[in-house]
Amino acid sequence: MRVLFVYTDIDVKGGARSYHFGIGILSSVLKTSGHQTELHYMFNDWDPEGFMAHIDRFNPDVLAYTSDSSQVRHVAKLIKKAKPKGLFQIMGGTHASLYPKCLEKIEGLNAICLGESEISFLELINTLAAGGNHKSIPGVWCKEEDGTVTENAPGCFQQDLDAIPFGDRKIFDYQVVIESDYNRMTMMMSRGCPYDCNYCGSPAMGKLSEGKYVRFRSIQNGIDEIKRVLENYKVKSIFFADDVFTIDRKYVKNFCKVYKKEIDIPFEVTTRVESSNYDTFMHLSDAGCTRVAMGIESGSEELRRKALNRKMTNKKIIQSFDDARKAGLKTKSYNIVGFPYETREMHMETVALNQMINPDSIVCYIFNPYPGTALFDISLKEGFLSQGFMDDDFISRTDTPLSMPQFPRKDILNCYRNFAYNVYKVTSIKKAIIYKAYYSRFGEGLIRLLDPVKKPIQRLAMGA
Ligand code: B12
Ligand code: SF4
Repeated sequence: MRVLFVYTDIDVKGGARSYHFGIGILSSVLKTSGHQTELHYMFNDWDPEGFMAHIDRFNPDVLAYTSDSSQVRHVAKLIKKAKPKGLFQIMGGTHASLYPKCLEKIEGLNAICLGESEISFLELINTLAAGGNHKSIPGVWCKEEDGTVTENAPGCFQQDLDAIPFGDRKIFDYQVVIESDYNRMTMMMSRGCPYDCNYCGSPAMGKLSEGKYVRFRSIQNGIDEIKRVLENYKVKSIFFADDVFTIDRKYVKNFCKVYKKEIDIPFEVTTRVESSNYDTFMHLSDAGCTRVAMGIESGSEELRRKALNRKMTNKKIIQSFDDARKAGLKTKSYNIVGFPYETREMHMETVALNQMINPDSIVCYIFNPYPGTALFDISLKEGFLSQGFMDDDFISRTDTPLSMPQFPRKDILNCYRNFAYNVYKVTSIKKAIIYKAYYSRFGEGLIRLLDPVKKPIQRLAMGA
């Protein structure tokens, strides 16, 4: 069968292209079984005509879309546009998995895959190729002509991650992706997260299927994939995109030893304050890690405890950033503004905590309620979201769909645009001004304009 994967990356702030792990792996799985695949990657510019031209060129049997909730309004439009072609159209990824009702709503969509789909999607494609009954495959829901949906039970989490083939980076034109992202490749050593933050889609994905959600690849299997990428592409550093890289400290320690010996190029990870300590940071640092990113999200302990289900204290957050710095690592903090129940005063606590920590770089998003999460339900229950909130209303994380009397939209936007400026104005006015421009209304345009000189600017602003 000929399968055209479709990945949209529209309105995602930052200007870098990205590799989608799920699509890469599914493409490898299909190719290993003799199917042909290509990718239509719609990056930055909305170009439905280019998409239709790709369909005509490749002549696929199946259109296979991935979507998270921030992209689904774009994906839904493409599905509708391609409907007259009469091809089998399927969608997978976080949105379809956590909001399967979208199958009924999206015109032209024939099926969705729920959760991890290495087994179910291959079975679907093989069944379609053989002309068999594709309507009873675990993990796949199908829609009839009259709109009736067959809901099959989800599959199990695959426990042996080493049994999954390395991702197909070739269909992404991967060298171009690397170069757009400061010559970094991305990599994952694990799947899942043991924590349960109320705003995050990861724990919700963990509740979808049977079996253990947090799983690790063997260290050698991950190292072998990195070597494969380094053999084929020019790469200067690696970003490990695991939910929390330091879930298992012993694993990290062993990984660092092997990594230093066999790979030895700079890398970055995301971690969580409770799952790392000075020793872990030292192992990472010794192995060539240059920066760790940790979520602060909100500086208000009360909001974190009551609304976000994040029970760490501010003291612990400060200590972790301190430990990382003492271990010679640069730090980056993740922050969100516009949570349900948040007030401007609470947001100023986030500013104050960041000022105290003074991370080398900062990321700030506006909260978006994703289906399947506790804060989505709370937002609806409290009337912060309209009951008619539909797929079309999901937006990128630079605006809010919430309407909250105690924190109006204009204040949220204002706090978002000035967050990094407010943090850095006390320590580095140069950095504060660069961030002010980045988070301004015209930030995205500016990022594109400054693309040729973005590396020195990043060095200046973030020390990266
Ligand atoms: C790595 C990662 C990224 C990477 C890589 C993007 C990617 N999706 O691969 C980067 C940094 C680029 C990224 C960007 C963003 N991300 Co992200 N990301 C993750 C993370 C940590 C891991 C995802 C992953 O690779 N898992 C491993 C792979 C193998 O699994 P998978 O991608 O889910 O794919 C499997 C199934 O979903 C399914 N599947 C997926 N696609 C398809 C398609 C078909 C046809 C089929 C059949 C099946 C299928 O099969 C795959 C194989 O089993 C998750 C958290 C999580 N644990 O899920 C957040 C997560 C997916 N991201 C999220 C968000 C919000 C974003 C951004 C909007 C952030 C932003 N910058 O504003 C962007 C959106 C980018 C985009 N265009 O989609 C949210 C999505 C929430 C939601 N409900 O929509 C998550 C859940 C994190 C969170 N805080 O809630 N992300
Ligand atoms: S620690 Fe990170 S990945 Fe895990 S549930 Fe919380 S936000 Fe999601």
